[in-house]
Amino acid sequence: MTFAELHRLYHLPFFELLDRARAVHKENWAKTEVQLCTLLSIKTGGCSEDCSYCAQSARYNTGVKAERLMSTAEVMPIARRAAETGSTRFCMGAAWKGVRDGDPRFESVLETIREVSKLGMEVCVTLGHLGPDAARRLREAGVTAYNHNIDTSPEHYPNIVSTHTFDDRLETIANVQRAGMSVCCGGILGLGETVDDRLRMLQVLATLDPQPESVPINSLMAMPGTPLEGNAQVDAFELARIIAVARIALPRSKVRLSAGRTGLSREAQTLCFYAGANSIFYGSKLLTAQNPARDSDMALLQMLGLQPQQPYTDVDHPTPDGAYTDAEEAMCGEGTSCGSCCAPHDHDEAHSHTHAHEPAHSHS
Ligand code: SAM
Ligand code: DTB
Ligand code: SF4
Repeated sequence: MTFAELHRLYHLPFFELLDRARAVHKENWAKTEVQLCTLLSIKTGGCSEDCSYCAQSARYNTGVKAERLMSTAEVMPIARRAAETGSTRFCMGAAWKGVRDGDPRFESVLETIREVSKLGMEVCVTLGHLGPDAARRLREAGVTAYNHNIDTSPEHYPNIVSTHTFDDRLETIANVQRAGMSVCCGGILGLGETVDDRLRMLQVLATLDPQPESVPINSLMAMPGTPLEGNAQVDAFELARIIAVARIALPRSKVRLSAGRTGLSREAQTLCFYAGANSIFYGSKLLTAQNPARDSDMALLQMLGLQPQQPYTDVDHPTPDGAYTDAEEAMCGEGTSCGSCCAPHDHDEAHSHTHAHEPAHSHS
């Protein structure tokens, strides 16, 4: 989509924009399902980068202390509990600039991924900058998606971070795609950007080829001690508009209503689900910040008649050259899919299919 098209959509009368987003959502997502993702900070604080929103940067006095990397044995009980309480995705985050092949800590992360990937959840990691070899090794260890956000427009990015560039972010995303992992890529609202910056961010996301498998939309949680501590809370209607435009521009991406839900009423979150959000972080802690309690999320979903997405493990990936193969699409069959290689299927109906890059599998 061109910037002008995104701009026109965003500025439609509110209900017309919602109607359009809802129609796209219904066309592409068979059920009223919301994916539940558990987030775990496996290496907290002490980060060398200066992202001005982040409580984990070593450059700011935020009260977050630097911790060592969690071991596999420490992570596993938390991952098991996530699977038991209904999460279908387990996301592990590390506060460091990026991954260096040969670093013993990377070997430890790979071991953790191998173990977590046996639990039947999608496995997502966010470890900062990634080269081609490290990307390949993550894929081999069982990572299904790599989270690396562009966060804002290319134009606004240098106002937010100086220790790496927007192009560095795109380079990592390209390495992730070439290695055959799905890309989880989104951004943050509330960084002092304009509406046009937000739309430029969506334009860049929609231009990624293939489009990201999931798109986290974070609202800034203004962390004390960071340069952005005084920024205002994002307006719920502006958030809903961005989610609606994201749903239209990225019809087959999971749009994750991410950080900042503690600052949103139940009604505002409902508006975001209606506008096209179909994934949340589940559990009372994000990386360092608070998230709604599991019980209150479950009560809200139940009240709305939304079902948590059923567990399934056969996550599709782009092929290393970035395109999906005909074989993948043919095997998915009409009316069913995995949310990545074709339109999402109804997970109540068991089906199986074969992918060029992996053995036959089934999900139910
Ligand atoms: N270090 C890795 C990186 O920067 O890619 C991964 C962790 S980083 C904390 C993951 C994402 O969380 C950021 O890209 C940003 O979108 C989001 N985030 C971090 N701090 C936030 C905050 N205070 N409010 C909202 N979103 C935040
Ligand atoms: C994403 O886009 N949001 C998550 C996840 N990816 C790693 C992180 C949110 C962090 C919120 C602030 C904190 O907990 O410090
Ligand atoms: Fe470090 Fe990631 Fe926080 Fe930036 S967002 S300071 S890279 S942990």
